[in-house]
Amino acid sequence: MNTIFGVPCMEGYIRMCSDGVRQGWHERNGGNLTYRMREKDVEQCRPYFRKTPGDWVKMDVQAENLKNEFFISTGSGKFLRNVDLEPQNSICIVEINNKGDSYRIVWGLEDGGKPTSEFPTHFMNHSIRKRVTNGENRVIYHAHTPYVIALTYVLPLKAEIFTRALWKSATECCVVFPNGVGVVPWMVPGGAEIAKATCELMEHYDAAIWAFHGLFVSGPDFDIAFGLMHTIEKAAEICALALAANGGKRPRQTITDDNLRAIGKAFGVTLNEQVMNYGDDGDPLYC
Ligand code: 2HA
Ligand code: ZN
Repeated sequence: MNTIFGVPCMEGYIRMCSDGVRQGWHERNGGNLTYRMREKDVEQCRPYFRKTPGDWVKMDVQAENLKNEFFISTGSGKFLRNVDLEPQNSICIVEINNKGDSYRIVWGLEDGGKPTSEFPTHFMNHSIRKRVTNGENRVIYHAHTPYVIALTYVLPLKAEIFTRALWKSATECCVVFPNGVGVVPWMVPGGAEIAKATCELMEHYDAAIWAFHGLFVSGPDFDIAFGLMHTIEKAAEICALALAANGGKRPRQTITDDNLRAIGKAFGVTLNEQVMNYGDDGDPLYC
């Protein structure tokens, strides 16, 4: 580890940005990623911190359970495709103060800048995911996933309908996200309203679709968070292709509710009952 880029959390973070770019999810400055660092990560990165940290910046949000935490964050307006080429100018490490209401940059963004415009949204969602997963969840990831976005123009913007459509688009989906996905109606990005709406969903879900915008997921590590984004987007792609290939009509056959229950049983996962009980009303893959 001769540089900060050899530190495992940095390597994992940078690789995940590149993986998202390769999938075509990060046009221009689209998307953002934050990681709540472990103590070990902070100690490994500390030798590379700035001699003088940035000034404290007060946020409009506050979280008791994130006092004194450190996060890696993409920079506002930065392009994810530049992260592996120039990490020191594209991402940063921020420290949260002992009130849980301000951050300061301790590493990165050497040419200037600040954390992602969605940082307050990520921050509040980290607080919720940390609480509801007993500290397990550390990653929040937002991407502009084209097929998920396309489906928000076509399906009713309802969690149960999206979840059923995605579960029925590929056999292992219900194992990967047995709780389903939430749906946020269209809102201005980066604002308090979308932060609040997403937070309400993240109490119950680890993924939320933002209508006409993209997808927002949480996970314990980079592999699981990326895998969740990838699985949901791939299911959305299959759903869109199946509907389009059939002229927009419901397809000839599908994964049935009984099939879903059998998968749940075989893999030992409990599927969200509210989604199972919703029925086929408005379900695009019901036939
Ligand atoms: O970081 O994707 O939603 C740019 C965005 C805002
Ligand atoms: Zn976005």
